[in-house]
Amino acid sequence: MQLNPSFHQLENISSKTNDMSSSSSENGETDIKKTVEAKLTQNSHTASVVPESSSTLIRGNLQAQQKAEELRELLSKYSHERQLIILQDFPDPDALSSAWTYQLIAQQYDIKAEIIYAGTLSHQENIALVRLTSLPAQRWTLQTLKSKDLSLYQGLVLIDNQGTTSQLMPVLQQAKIPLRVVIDHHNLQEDLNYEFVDIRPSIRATATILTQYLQTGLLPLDSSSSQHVKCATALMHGLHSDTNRLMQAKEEDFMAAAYLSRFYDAQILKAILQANRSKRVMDVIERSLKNRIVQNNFSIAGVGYLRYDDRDAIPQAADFLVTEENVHTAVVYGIVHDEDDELEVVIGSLRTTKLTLDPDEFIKEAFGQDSSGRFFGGGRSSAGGFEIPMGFLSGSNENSSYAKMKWEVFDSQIKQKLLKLVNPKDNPI
Ligand SMILES: [Mn+2]
Repeated sequence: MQLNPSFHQLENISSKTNDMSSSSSENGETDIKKTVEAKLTQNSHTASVVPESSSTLIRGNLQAQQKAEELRELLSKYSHERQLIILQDFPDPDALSSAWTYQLIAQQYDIKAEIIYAGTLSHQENIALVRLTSLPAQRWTLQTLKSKDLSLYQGLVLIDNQGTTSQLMPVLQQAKIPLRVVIDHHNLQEDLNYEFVDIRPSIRATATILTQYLQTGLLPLDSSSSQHVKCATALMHGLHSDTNRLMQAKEEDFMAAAYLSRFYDAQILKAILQANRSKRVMDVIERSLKNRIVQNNFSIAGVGYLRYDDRDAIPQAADFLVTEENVHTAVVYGIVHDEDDELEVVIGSLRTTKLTLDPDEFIKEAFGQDSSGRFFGGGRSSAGGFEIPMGFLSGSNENSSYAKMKWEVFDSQIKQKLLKLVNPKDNPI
């Protein structure tokens, strides 16, 4: 997100965001690398002649080519089927645009793929993106899922996530719908049983991966098709937002952006980026400013209770706090309340401009794991998030002194955990 630093949501919260790469291995990547490297060495002439930077590029292209080819085979094999593309509960522009691209690619094989997410689109930019491009994503809650005939669907697709950040995933897996495709740029999270996988943590946005597929000809973009133009615009937005306005983009992301620049609509993109913050988001930012404590270049702020629909105000507040002079890292958290389910969750976001601070490590170190060994959060470069369910302590906030006490307990506990890491005497970062 983030074409504007304050806009991000990249992480969309932690767990939710997908930024929680729990087990981190790059096995998948390494294997592919090996294959590609083997290919390059077979042709040792090429490998030895190309200078290092272009050889990286060739390697990247080769991998994209190979993956696009594999995907083409898979789509042909399953043509005519109906699939569900599952996004993280709070999808960000990278996820939304990538899913749409997959949907358009799959359409050519007569595959009808529906894009679904369980949470909300709570960031004003996401809402603007979906409205302005008519992006076909649907909100399916667990309730919706119950009303659906799941036997109509023959395949699942995970895009910009690996299933750990969607409430829908366990139910869909129980329904035994096979996982066909996983396309993501977060570290490998858990063992999944899929037919096609393209997980490349070295790439900064899933939108880059999908754009590469387009470039290989999986779907030739046509600038006279308004749908293609809108999709390219969405991809450009996704790419910008996951790379902090291209500031963290790598070579492959730039190449993808260069390609999209031929098709996207700059006016629509501008309109998306100018979406205004709601008053409630402004209020949360104000609270974060008022409550922040700055210690050792970390700015930490608890913002109290907020509604589920406003949860994205938290990453936006973190984006804002990190812009303060002498602050390199901001952490903002609050208790998010889902009125329908009487559920409460502590949700937090981290933003950092410190190159040596790994948000994933920091959050895992600060908050640890739950009883089943799952981390409360994680991150990727420059952003991270966490989500701590309040379980039995959820609800009963009609009693305001109880609500206040509950907040104070969580607030101090989170601060203690963060400050332990922030204090370099105990634990140098
Ligand atoms: Mn992403």
